Amino acid sequence: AQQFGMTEALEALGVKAINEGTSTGNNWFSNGDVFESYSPVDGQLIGKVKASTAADYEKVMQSATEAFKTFKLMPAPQRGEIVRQFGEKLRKNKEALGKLVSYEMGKSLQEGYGEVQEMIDICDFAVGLSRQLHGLTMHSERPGHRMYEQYHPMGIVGIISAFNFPVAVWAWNTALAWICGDVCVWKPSEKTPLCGIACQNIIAEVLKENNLPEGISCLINGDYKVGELMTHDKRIPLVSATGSTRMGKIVAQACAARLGKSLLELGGNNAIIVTPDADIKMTVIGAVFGAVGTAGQRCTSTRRLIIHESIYDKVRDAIVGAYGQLRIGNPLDQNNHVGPLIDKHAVEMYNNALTKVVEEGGKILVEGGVLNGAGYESGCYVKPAIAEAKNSFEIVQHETFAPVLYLLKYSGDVTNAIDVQNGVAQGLSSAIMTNNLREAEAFLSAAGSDCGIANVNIGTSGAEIGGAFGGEKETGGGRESGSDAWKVYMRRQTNTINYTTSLPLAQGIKFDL
Ligand code: UN1
Repeated sequence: AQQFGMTEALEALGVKAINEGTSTGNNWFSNGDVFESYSPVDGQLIGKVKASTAADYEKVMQSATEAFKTFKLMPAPQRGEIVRQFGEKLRKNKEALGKLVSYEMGKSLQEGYGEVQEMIDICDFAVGLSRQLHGLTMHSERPGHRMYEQYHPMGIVGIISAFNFPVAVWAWNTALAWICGDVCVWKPSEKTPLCGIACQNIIAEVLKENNLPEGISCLINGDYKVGELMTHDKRIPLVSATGSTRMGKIVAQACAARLGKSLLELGGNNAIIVTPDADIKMTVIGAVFGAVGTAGQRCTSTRRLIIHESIYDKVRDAIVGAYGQLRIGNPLDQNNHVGPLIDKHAVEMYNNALTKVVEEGGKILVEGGVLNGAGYESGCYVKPAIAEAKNSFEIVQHETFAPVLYLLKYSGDVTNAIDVQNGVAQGLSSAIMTNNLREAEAFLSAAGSDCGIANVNIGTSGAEIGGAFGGEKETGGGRESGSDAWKVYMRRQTNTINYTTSLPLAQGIKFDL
């Protein structure tokens, strides 16, 4: 990937061949075992990183604890100013960081830039929000009393993020947590550690320029064991975790055992319902981008198409035809649509899904397969596949993080399609393609989609930051990013003030002394 300017990008971001956090220079301590980051793009080693030990973690926690003491007292709009400066630095680094995301994770360069844009957008959102951390005022039932509520900074927020959005999901959490007066400790995916280091370098610069404590943003590195230090730590009131449902259950239980909070963003099994009134051209674009974008590795990726029998053949042929146009290859080369999967383990899961769907009686419509030869040396490039299947298949019920799309047929009215759409354990994103108002409203009604995200004439992936992002059921129930998602990062306090000379009790209780 040298020809795509990766060397310059790594240098601009301060990512080295061996990344060791030993000083407080960028508030990152890691003296443990060395692990390596290989690019799925070309199989090359990008850099080595030292993992954080338990002792490193202690140092990080001390610096975070110290930082919180002063950061929580800084007026929220001033904290917003820090986030504004962070957004500015991201604008300057958009190209370099977007390239690193693309190279270390394997998503297309456009999507790498898009991910950095999401970071910039959430910073802008957070800046405005820093003047709008509103609580309500209430009318007291007692004379001469006033009631209102306040939102106060909560403390140290632990962030565990996944490889597929190696930088944006961190930003959704931190940008909000910071304006809320919290400090953050981040454990990026061990599959994309260099993206984490690059982000940490950027924010560390902002903090230094403002003479603020480095502990406002902390980084720890390593696998799930490092994450467990946070989930079990009473000093961390909130752990925000993105990843598999399996991981989320472990995080939720560990946090709940100490009555800490967890914010979970877990697996999806997202479907698009295609009704007889759908615009076929829009359906094809939405479905194909949803299924093959990011090589099917978004939690919002389209896994299932639920198509009405009357237009089934037409939609199937249009989608199969579109798959024939897909170019698979180096994601830094903007001519390609589909890059590699993250690693060989993901390729194995992809292969398993294709074997399994056939075993269960499915029919392959677009053949999959692992690509090899020139340009595919990493062994992580796979062909996006389509299979005709049934919703009841075990493999269809399961989220496979790869470009495998299942076509399901429905008959009768839209309620049947909604039953299929809701008939999975996950509840993240959903969509309906229709020009029929009745169908669209039924889909959005209380009897409609049970997902956290429900779209009309838009695919399942590519949500904007302004809305609350997250899902129900095994997706974990958390909401991040826009709307009022900020509230989970603050502690809420109800205040009742008596400005009279007597002390009446609520509920009219008499207690005379
Ligand atoms: C994820 O896959 O974890 O809605 C996040 C989307 C992106 C975010 C996906 N904005 O597809």
